[in-house]
Amino acid sequence: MDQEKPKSSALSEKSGVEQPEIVSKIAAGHIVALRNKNVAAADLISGILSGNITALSRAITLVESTNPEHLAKANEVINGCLPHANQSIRIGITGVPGVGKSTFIEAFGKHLTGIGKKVAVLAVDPSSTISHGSILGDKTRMEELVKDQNAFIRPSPSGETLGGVARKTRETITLCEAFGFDTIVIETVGVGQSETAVHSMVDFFLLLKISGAGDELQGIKRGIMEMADAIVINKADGDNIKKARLAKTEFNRALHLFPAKKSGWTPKVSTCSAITKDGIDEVWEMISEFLELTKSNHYFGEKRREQNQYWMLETIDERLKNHFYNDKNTIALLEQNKKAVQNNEISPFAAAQILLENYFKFNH
Ligand SMILES: Nc1nc2c(ncn2[C@@H]2O[C@H](COP(=O)(O)OP(=O)(O)O)[C@@H](O)[C@H]2O)c(=O)[nH]1
Ligand SMILES: [Mg+2]
Repeated sequence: MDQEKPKSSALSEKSGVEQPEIVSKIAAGHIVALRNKNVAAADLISGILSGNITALSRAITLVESTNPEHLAKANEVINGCLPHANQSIRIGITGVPGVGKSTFIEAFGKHLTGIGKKVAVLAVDPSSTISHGSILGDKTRMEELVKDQNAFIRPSPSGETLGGVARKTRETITLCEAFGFDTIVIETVGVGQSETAVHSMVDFFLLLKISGAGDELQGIKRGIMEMADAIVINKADGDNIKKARLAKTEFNRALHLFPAKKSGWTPKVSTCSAITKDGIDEVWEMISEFLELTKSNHYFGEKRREQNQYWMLETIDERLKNHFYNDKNTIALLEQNKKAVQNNEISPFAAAQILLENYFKFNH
């Protein structure tokens, strides 16, 4: 004990027991090894499998990297994790900005860790590149979850295209599952095509809504209603409770007009408050019911296999596009043809033909 010289630094609250030399050396060695940029794929894999959160974060950063040199190593890590992945439930959450997704995930996530789940929260937000990681700001809405030992929150990867952002999140799911997270929650913004991408990587898709002025179905995209396994009306607290119940009736009626789902599941509508936590446990009960049904009728596994095919094709699409647009023999010619098309000097099809022929000439 260090009784003679009490420490006064704000960083140490009380004098403690000195670290035994041997322990700190081993720990330091681990940290140095992980900080080393060239940490081998095998080390990342074993780190992830043994529950080392630094290894997980580092592997995710590798997957998110746009440096083509990192690609092979990222693939090696994913392949190594794959046999240990898949044992999870993946839940997608969408809804327009302000509906309360982040607050809901905080309450829902805490409920899940409270019943012994290990929860990873990921995000697909293609706009976060522009707004400099808006989801990072959301961490302040997830104050409790951020501190939770059994939760892991990762903001949306940045990338130029939705395809890139989505693929990276899909790969991150594998890493998180191999680490031991059994519940993966994916938040996405309710705009653009991001819902389709997220729908293609989750087992259960939840649409978060708030009650409006009685015209609940206005402005809601039909495609999203069709994708939803549940509509949860949030902010059912205070003066809003009555309106939320009315909205529930209206959504229930609307959902009955849609054709039956391949899963055999009838989408459900419920109300909750992410602030008072009312109805949060019911959301999990509903998801459990869905799992029971779709595992017994084998839809669960079938959908995951279909989704894997989808991601194979998506990845090919994305890589081919990247390869084309970053091809050094293409870039200048592309600019030239863009101008020519704009000036009506050449048809768009003829220009595309020239560019593709040139590309194939250099890449076969
Ligand atoms: N009254 C009430 N406010 C809520 C509830 N959930 C979220 N909010 C508030 O709604 C605002 C937007 O929430 P946020 O989680 O950031 O929404 P997101 O943009 O969908 O992620 C915040 O001011 C929250 O405090 C709720 O259940 N009840
Ligand atoms: Mg949010």
